Amino acid sequence: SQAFRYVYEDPERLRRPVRREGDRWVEIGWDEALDEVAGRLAAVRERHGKDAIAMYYGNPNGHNFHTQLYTQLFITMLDTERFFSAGSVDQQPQNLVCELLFGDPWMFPIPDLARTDFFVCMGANPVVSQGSLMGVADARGRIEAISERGGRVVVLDPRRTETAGIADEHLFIRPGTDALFLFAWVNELFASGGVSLGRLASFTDGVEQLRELAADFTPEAVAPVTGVDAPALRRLVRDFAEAEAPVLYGRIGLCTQEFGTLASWLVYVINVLTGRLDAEGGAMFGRPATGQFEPTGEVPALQHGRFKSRVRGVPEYMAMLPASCMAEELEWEGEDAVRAMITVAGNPVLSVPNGKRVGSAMDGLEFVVALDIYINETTCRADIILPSTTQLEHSNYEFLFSAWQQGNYARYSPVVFEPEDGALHQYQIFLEILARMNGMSAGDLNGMMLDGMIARLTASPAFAHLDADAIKAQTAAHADGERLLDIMLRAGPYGDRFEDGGDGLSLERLKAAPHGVELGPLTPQLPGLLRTAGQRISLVHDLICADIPRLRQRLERASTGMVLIGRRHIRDMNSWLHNIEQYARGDDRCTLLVNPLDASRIGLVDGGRALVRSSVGELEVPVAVSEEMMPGVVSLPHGFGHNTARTRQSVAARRQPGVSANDLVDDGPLDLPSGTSVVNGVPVEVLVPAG
Ligand SMILES: Nc1nc2c(c(=O)[nH]1)N[C@H]1C(S)=C(S)[C@@H](COP(=O)(O)OP(=O)(O)OC[C@H]3O[C@@H](n4cnc5c(=O)[nH]c(N)nc54)[C@H](O)[C@@H]3O)O[C@H]1N2
Ligand SMILES: Nc1nc2c(c(=O)[nH]1)N[C@H]1C(S)=C(S)[C@@H](COP(=O)(O)OP(=O)(O)OC[C@H]3O[C@@H](n4cnc5c(=O)[nH]c(N)nc54)[C@H](O)[C@@H]3O)O[C@H]1N2
Ligand SMILES: [Mo]
Repeated sequence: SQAFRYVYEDPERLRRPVRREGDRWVEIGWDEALDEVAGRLAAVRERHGKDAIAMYYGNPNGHNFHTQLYTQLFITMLDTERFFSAGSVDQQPQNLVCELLFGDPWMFPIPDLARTDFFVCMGANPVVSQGSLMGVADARGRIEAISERGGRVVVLDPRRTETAGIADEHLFIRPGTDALFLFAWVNELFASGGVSLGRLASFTDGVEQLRELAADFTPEAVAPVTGVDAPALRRLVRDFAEAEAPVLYGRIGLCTQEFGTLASWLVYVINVLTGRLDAEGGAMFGRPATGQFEPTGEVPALQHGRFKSRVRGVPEYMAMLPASCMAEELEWEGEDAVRAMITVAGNPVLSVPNGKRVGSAMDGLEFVVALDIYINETTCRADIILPSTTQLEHSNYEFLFSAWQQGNYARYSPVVFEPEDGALHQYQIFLEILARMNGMSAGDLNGMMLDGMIARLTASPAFAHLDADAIKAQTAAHADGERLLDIMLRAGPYGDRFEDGGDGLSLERLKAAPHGVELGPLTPQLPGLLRTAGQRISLVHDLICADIPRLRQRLERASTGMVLIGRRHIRDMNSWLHNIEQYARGDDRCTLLVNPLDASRIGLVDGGRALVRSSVGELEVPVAVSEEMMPGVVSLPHGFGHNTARTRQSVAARRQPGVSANDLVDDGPLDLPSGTSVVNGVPVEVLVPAG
């Protein structure tokens, strides 16, 4: 896209490694940089053990398939228990719930927008975000089309968002109370006789238990806390039941909050209880060409709680610790203290709760290396920065995201700009560091990747007849990640299965189709797709039930006082497009939205300033008074605060400096089951600044 072109051209983007010397950055050669990084990391590991190296893995990696493929190798070989990622400030509750219900943390059902006639959207703003874990090219058009063909769109959100603006109905809901609202929906479904699983009934367990779990959560009991009155909830439940092809969708506003797992779970539970999972126009599963969802016959073990964080004893999830535990883990001085850190395309100082504390903790480490293309609020604390090529300098295949589209397709994106001589892709940086740390060559490691993938393939009954050397010979035209991609595509559900003369998919065929290959609409795939025991869906699980008493206690707490939520802007991408003139110009975006009732009560005026104070910090911010906000809720976007002298992002600092919302977000509270940060519904005081 255009944004990547501007990033490629940005004169402040790093093109070669830099080393910090005092407060100056000095360009150094790749060999020198890689030797120093690997040498210092290996020394820390040698002296203090593998867990003394921490790592933070950021969001852009999810869009780079070469990086994706080699990440597993990188983290397996580093083998640190101090591995953090942006996932725990994002989708981790959905990972956990999908793993428990369907057997795979990445098997997200997505709303079939083209065929639904009743779309209920909670905690997401697809008109701005372009859909999240639900790829849509033209979210606005798709959503408008639902109403145009006689359907309905209902949005539940503490802000009347851009998506709410094109919906048929918008209901305000108090942040963090969605699980209560959704439990009342389940309660009402049982009370009104609306439970109807259809074909899901033959492979779903736990329906009767749900009736009991939902018993106390009547519409009347939850209404004073959620702010949605009982008649409105009943009407929604009835309209949903009466629609032909309804679907309930929840995203990040339901994840990064006090009850992220329960809320995300209940979204799927309701789709199941109403027979809307795996149904046309409902919540459907993709069938990606790379075959990651193909049944293997195995039931994978749950990736939860195999070790715990040192300071708070929080269980790992998917081999990661919560980002909200990062600062305290970095500060920890006991046995196994962290000494070194690697950041990979991430800006945790702006992106994770109590980011300021993360920054200071990083400053206290012995050695920090950042794999990044900018000197920003996080990477300015590194000793060395290793810049990879950017998005348009490598080929790409949306390995993850192609599973969550409005239809199945495969598309290969070729290189747009040839990288300059000597430039390295991120996966090559991984390989070079690992090779130097372990006395191997990048070629050895690449060979391990290839052999490993082929061994897994030929171990499955469907490919047991194939010979590893024959697969190597057939794929020899491609190298590295592209070769692995070729194997995945050819072994995948639309692949040529390594048979000559077939017309199945291969990388060569994909490259010959510049606009991609359409692989047909989403189709029902259950129960065959399930990786759970007996290929059944158990709606109820211990990890989830254990959190219900905490939710019940929430009913005792009145929804009073001000709380903070975030928001996204069409021209932002988290923290990292603000250095692009074309994206950063215009009015100050980092404003506090306040409802007029709250503004007049507090004494705030539109265009004036407010002081916002939380348990961890305080900020002064410009105010925009807006009817969009639910009374009692204020909104400040994240990813700003580009005002430190140490960074090299002069456009961001001039055009959109702002303040960092995460300096107000407490790193204490967690969505317990998944370890996800609570960045929405943060208690704050809002005041008129002194003077
Ligand atoms: N309060 C609050 N906090 C939030 C959120 C919220 O809604 N509210 N949202 C959360 C969400 S959903 C997410 S995903 C996280 C994001 O959290 P992060 O991933 O930590 O943050 P980003 O701002 O995406 O930072 C991306 C980094 O990658 C670098 N980069 C970009 N492209 C490349 C590349 O090609 N190669 C390399 N090597 N580096 C590159 C950029 O310079 C930048 O440093 O933030 C979370 N934080
Ligand atoms: N332009 C743009 N697009 C982006 C990004 C970006 O930064 N800019 N980031 C990308 C990334 S990394 C992600 S993860 C996706 C996220 O995509 P979405 O999930 O669509 O995220 P948001 O736009 O943040 O919308 C979240 C909504 O939840 C609401 N909300 C907050 N708290 C609560 C709550 O407790 N309950 C309910 N019901 N609602 C709540 C907020 O008001 C907001 O409208 O977007 C991606 N797309
Ligand atoms: Mo995200």
